[in-house]
Amino acid sequence: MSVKIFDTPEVQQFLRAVANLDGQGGDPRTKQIVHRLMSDLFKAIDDLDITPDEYWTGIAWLNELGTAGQAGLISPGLGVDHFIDLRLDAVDEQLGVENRTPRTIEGPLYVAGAPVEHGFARLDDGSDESGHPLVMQGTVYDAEGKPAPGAQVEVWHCDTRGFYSHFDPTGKQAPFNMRRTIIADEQGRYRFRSIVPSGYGVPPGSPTEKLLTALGRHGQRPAHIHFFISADGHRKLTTQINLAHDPLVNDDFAHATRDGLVCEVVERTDEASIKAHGMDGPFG
Ligand code: MBD
Ligand code: FE
Repeated sequence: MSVKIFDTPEVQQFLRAVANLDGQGGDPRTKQIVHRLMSDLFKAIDDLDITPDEYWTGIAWLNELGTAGQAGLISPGLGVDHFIDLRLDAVDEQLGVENRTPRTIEGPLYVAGAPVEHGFARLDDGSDESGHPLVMQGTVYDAEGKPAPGAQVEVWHCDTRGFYSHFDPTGKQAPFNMRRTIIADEQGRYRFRSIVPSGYGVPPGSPTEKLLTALGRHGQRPAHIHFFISADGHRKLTTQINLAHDPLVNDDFAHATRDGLVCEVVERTDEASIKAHGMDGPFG
């Protein structure tokens, strides 16, 4: 059976009352947003004839999601994080701001307070025995294209099982493993040694995975490394690199892969090359 009551004055007035639009007190912006979101929900229930059983199934899922602390995990899965990036890109375009390195989503697994190092850092503590050594270096440039000495490079990534420190279900990683803040040198350069990370998968059996499965989707991310880049007087860049060798590099459940952020890992096996590129020290 299908009934349509959304557009009736009674329902419209009821929605205004729900958000206290015509009453005193509260925060005007919160009232405006809640009024709009509840209106959109009521309209969806009406349009799609969402049944009570379907609605209460959704509520039970939300409770499960909250208990698991996964609101921040399903959010990129449903594309909201990437949509917000597209809106920020559109603002930049309107202002004529060009981004040499594209932004992409933060994700839910950053932890503040990582150890701070100058110029060079080793990110991994050596405990991941299947870890393949990785060296990355670069220069932070400002909006004018000039190197940015003293810029802050926050970097974090997961291990070869796809687990991040502080979120490791096996409890096997030390705090801040594979998380560092590197202060760029006088020429804006940073350099780190770590291991090549694996891709990430949402926890098996989790509410996030259940919804993705119901959509016929997977919950996998390609191997990637996260960055926050910041410097005095400049806005912060949130980005990632996605590793080109991962078969899922263009099939990311979190929709974070972007043109300009896909990087090739180059294998170096000869001693001379390893020596020339260095493993454990700053530039030089
Ligand atoms: C991650 O590692 C991640 O980067 C994102 C965006 C979502 C889930 C896990
Ligand atoms: Fe990640």
